[in-house]
Amino acid sequence: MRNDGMTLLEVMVSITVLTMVMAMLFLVSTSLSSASASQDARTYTQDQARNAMQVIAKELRQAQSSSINWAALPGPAITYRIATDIDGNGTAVDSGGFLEVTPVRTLGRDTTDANGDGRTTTQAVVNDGARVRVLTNDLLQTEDTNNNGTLDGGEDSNANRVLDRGIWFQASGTGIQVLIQTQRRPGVRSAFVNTTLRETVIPRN
Ligand SMILES: [Ca+2]
Ligand SMILES: [Ca+2]
Ligand SMILES: [Ca+2]
Ligand SMILES: [Ca+2]
Repeated sequence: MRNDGMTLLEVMVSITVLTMVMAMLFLVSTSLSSASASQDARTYTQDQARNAMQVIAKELRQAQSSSINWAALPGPAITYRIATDIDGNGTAVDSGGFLEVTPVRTLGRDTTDANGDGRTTTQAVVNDGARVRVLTNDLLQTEDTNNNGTLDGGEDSNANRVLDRGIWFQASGTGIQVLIQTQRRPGVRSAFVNTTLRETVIPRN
């Protein structure tokens, strides 16, 4: 007589096969979701860097060149004044022919937490003395921990053999080369995803 049930061996083989299939499905779905998390983080850091660079470029293009703290460059912050129409005659020049400018603005990390939100070295801001405008909250921390301008042992935290600084300004001809680097972790145990942007801006005034 034919036995329609399964033998113990068949049951065990079925369970093993089923377990393997489920493990594979789990691995595939985990790796798909981690790939999409890291793509999201990349898109996010790119947006952050682009938005910050857009504001910085606009600020520095309007800057009065002679008001820039050239002597302090290259460095992590820049100070400048912007041409503006103070007397309301329609141009940024007064009746005596002189350029009208704003008070000094500082652009860089919010190391002293000028806006009081608790974010400091990962936040880039423009401070015009009256208002602190946030450019990004995801600035890459400087790797130059001993502040000597070169990459030393133990400083290359993202292992790319480059000294990454997060935000950096240096003179380039009559302009300023701006570096912006943003970062984000796709997950709590993941490595940081970074975006680096460089742009040279020439002050018009
Ligand atoms: Ca004017
Ligand atoms: Ca802050
Ligand atoms: Ca160093
Ligand atoms: Ca590095």
